[in-house]
Amino acid sequence: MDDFSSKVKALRQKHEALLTRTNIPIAEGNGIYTRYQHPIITAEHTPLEWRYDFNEQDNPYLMQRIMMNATLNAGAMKWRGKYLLVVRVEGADRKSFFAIAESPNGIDNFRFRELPITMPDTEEPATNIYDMRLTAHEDGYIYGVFCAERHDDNFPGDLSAATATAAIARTKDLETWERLPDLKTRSQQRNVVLHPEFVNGKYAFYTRPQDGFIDTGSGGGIGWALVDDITHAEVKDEIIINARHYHTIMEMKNGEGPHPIKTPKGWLHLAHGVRGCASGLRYVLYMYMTDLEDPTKVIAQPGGYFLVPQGEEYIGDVMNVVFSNGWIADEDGKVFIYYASSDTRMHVATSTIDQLTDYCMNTPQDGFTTAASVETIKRLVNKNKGL
Ligand code: BGC
Ligand code: BMA
Repeated sequence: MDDFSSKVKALRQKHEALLTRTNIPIAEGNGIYTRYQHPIITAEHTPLEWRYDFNEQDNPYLMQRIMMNATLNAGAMKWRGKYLLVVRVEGADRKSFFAIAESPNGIDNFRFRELPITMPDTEEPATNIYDMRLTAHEDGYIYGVFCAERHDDNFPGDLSAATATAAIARTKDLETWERLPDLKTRSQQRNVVLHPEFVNGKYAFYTRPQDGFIDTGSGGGIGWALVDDITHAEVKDEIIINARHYHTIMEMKNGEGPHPIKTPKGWLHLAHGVRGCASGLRYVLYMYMTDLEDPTKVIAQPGGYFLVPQGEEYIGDVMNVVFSNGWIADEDGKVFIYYASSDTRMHVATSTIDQLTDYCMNTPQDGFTTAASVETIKRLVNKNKGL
């Protein structure tokens, strides 16, 4: 075999070994969820055909012609018996695009489909798209709601001035996507999520009103809005259902993760909270529950964070970040939580509906002061006396 062919062979073998690597659970010790030894999808998992020109004449050095930077912030759903992720893939050129990767068991053997998703544009093409939330809605469509980012031409001299808008697309087969007009709102929006059921006969969105591209400012927290027509979706009234607070893990911003999971005791929510510190923004995950009858009513709010970066998860493109916009609840009650670390790679943590409900309902709430936290600890110590 000539040198080029043997290099190709070695490359393919290494790639295949990565794709078929078994993932092993790590004993977490918090009783809430289980983490796994390996990330489930990294930039190295992307198909070699996306990156290499395999024609020896054209690429004698077998160089990567297109480099992939990161795989992060995936939407998730069960599809035809497989665990399907719509991954945000980011190239070396900082453009994100969506690509589907599927696994037979949800924890390893994820494999990308041959081609990334071709997402149609609206009349006003976006510069970058990212962070899709998948919702199999009761209207029969699968919706992908994601962020469309464009330069803010009100600031011609500022090359990082941008606008964030919620884009909406739908599909029936996860192959062909129909793009609908972007969600019309008064403010900029990221982290917009479609609720899976009609509420009062309308489409319901979790929103995240913000004052600027980065600043949520007076935005207040996670919002909720009902929309009459999904094909011309417009937010007229928006209420805040999950507010931010001073000196919490979500002091600066928060945002809905994937759409909530329906359980007998209420809707289970996964969200992210952000605070600012000397090293930048710290993104962590937290949970809350809302009422089955009235999804705008919070019925449980465990204090503090649910999941934070650990070990190598701290390191990556945007340090000190975990972010989730995808999870899958299986028929047997098992929950697969898909999260990205440091805007670089995808991981899974597993739990169950029962454990997550117990976590939400029995973790003490944040009392918002040191004194209240100390009283909460003392109550637990007292309860444990004599046990
Ligand atoms: C990035 C996002 C980020 C946002 C706000 C965008 O340009 O692509 O990952 O969340 O800026 O920082
Ligand atoms: C945000 C999100 C994500 C990202 C995070 C940290 O605003 O929308 O795209 O993971 O910033 O950079």
